[in-house]
Amino acid sequence: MLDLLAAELRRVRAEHGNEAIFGGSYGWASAGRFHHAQSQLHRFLNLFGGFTGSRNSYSNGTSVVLLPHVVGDADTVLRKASSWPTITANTELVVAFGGIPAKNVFVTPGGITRHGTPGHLAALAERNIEVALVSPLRTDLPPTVPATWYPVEPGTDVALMLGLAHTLIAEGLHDLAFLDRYCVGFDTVAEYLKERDADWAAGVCGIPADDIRALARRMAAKRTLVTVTWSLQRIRYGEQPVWAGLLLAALLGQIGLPGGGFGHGYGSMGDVGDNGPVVRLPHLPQGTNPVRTFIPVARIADLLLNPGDTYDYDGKVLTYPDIRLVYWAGGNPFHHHQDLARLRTAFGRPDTIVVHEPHWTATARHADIVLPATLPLEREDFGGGRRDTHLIAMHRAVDPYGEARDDHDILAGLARRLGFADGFTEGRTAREWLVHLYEKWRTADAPGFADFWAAGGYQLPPGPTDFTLFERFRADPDKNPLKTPSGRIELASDTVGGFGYDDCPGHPAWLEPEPSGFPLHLIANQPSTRLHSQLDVGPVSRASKVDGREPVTINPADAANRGIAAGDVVRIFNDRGACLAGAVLTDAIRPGVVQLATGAWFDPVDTPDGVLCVHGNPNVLTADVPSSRLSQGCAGQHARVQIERYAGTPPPVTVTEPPTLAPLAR
Ligand SMILES: Nc1nc2c(c(=O)[nH]1)N[C@H]1C(S)=C(S)[C@@H](COP(=O)(O)OP(=O)(O)OC[C@H]3O[C@@H](n4cnc5c(=O)[nH]c(N)nc54)[C@H](O)[C@@H]3O)O[C@H]1N2
Ligand SMILES: Nc1nc2c(c(=O)[nH]1)N[C@H]1C(S)=C(S)[C@@H](COP(=O)(O)OP(=O)(O)OC[C@H]3O[C@@H](n4cnc5c(=O)[nH]c(N)nc54)[C@H](O)[C@@H]3O)O[C@H]1N2
Ligand SMILES: [Mo]
Repeated sequence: MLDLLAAELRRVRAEHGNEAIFGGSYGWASAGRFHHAQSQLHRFLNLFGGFTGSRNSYSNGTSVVLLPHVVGDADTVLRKASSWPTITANTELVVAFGGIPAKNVFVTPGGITRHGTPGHLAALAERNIEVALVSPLRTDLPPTVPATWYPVEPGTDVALMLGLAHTLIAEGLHDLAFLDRYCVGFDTVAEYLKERDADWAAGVCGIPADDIRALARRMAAKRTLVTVTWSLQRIRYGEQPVWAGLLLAALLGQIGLPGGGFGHGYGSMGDVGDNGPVVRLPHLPQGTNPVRTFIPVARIADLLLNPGDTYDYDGKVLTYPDIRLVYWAGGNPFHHHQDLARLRTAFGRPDTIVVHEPHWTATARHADIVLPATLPLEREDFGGGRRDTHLIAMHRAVDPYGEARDDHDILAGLARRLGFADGFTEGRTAREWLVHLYEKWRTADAPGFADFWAAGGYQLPPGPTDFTLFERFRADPDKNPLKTPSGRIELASDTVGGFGYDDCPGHPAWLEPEPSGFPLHLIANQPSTRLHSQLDVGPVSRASKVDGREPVTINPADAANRGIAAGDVVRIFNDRGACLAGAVLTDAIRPGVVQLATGAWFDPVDTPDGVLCVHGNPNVLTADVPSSRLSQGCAGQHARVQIERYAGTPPPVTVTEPPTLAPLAR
């Protein structure tokens, strides 16, 4: 098999060049840092002469493009925000757009040793810190945290934020001195806000105008943290809720004060608000990619379908290269991408699709060559996340199953056939790599490798707890300017405005949703019983299913209108496709909204009406459209749908079955 693949890699390179290989390979794969599948693959492809890659993430790909224009540095806002201890000690009111969903905080890239957020959420309750939960779902904050629930209509947070901002200005509650010294563009937004009062906002977002005014007054009277989950930017026009949230915090004048200002991603990831050390853990060097072509990560189907087409990205015009070979290790695009019927067509276009997978996922099923990969428990590695408390020695727990090999071994075997084995392995075994990377990384205080390995881990020293970027900026904006053109917070940006994008104007704005013929809002959020699609066939995820299908949450009023009872199999559909799911009825969701988590393995059946996923993957329903021409980010969090009771016997879920193919000779 590796001989065949080596020959195909050579052919594609000779006939079409390295640019024709797509190796972006987005995905979360494993906690371990050495066996991190993308790092291994990128190192391999770099040594092979390079590849077309991808930039940014599905997680916050919209914010990372917008924030540099607004505050100069996305990473500081996203990764080094106010620590939880600072918040619980100082904040009096948290206005949480998207809530602080406890289900999400057990996850961090690389793993997380101690799960701090549940304790910090408990501290919010203990200290009687007021929380305004702005979300269509009551469950986006644990019931133990007392909160006022503002069940906003999905996708309308910007209107609510503008209504709050209008109230602050109309009642003279905004901090003019702060706006003057630390911000540019206030006049532009003040002019725009004139027409957007609380009554206007109420008509858009479904929160009563009196409640909006009262909340604005409380925000001005207290030490207030405005926080926006990453989900809010994973939608069409997703820049706007982030920019408008920052605007709101700027009007309050508390940016850079302990526990005040703006936060982004509390409750989106376990490490947001952590105060571990800001150090890079040991990692495999990837080398450099001589090929310059890339896509913003969520443009994968456009890339494969439309070679030669041009598109906008952050003020530039880019061209899609002609991809002939796709190499994926450690991700599941048939989980993560939108409009899966379209993705299927797109995956049909390249000559060859190669996938490394431990599981027989939909992505593996769409590949020409599938190489069975080990799971983290079947190998040795380092574990640890950003700002984590420990570097963990991940010991092998079980031997590899069947013919599974480490991604590293598979790629080393390929490199040997292609003549660069020494470059790839540097003559080291996997264990020797661990020793080498650890010894290169460790400082004088850390034990040698043998002691580290025997102890099972190493406790890292704690890091700073403050929001250093904004605190320093606040202390002296002339000496510590932001990395924006003005050196200030850009409430309006000439740069963004100058791009002339109709879907991302030069200041935060309410953009009308595109019309839809489908009555219900679907929220396709992160699942509480797994990480994305991983181990969906395992017992924890399966225990959450209804009749073997992904649960869909419906308000009892919407269910009654449609003759749907709890436990029914329902068909959720729109003009892109349909899926089956099991009905769960609850008052904890705003009427008119249904929620179906991501991650049920795609189990398609072709019907006269198009593709039907019998298992409940919401990405048959989501649109493959970007957040905007600025960032080209993923907009998969929302879709418009209709729901009906499934009449008749639903087709069985078969995606959980292993492959029945005869194994090929290696
Ligand atoms: N509709 C909608 N879609 C979304 C989102 C949404 O909000 N709504 N959220 C998006 C977000 S934020 C993200 S991050 C993406 C996540 O999308 P992905 O990261 O692609 O999803 P995972 O299921 O984590 O995929 C990881 C795959 O790697 C495999 N794997 C595990 N360990 C190894 C290994 O060691 N080697 C190899 N080769 N493979 C391994 C797993 O079996 C799994 O199939 O989904 C996005 N999709
Ligand atoms: N258990 C678990 N935890 C995870 C993950 C996982 O797969 N499983 N994935 C991890 C990853 S890779 C990421 S990027 C993060 C993602 O972090 P987020 O993107 O923040 O997480 P989501 O659960 O998708 O969305 C959070 C909440 O936002 C609310 N919401 C959706 N639309 C709107 C809206 O229009 N307005 C308002 N106000 N609220 C809205 C939803 O009710 C939803 O529960 O989660 C991480 N944590
Ligand atoms: Mo993500």
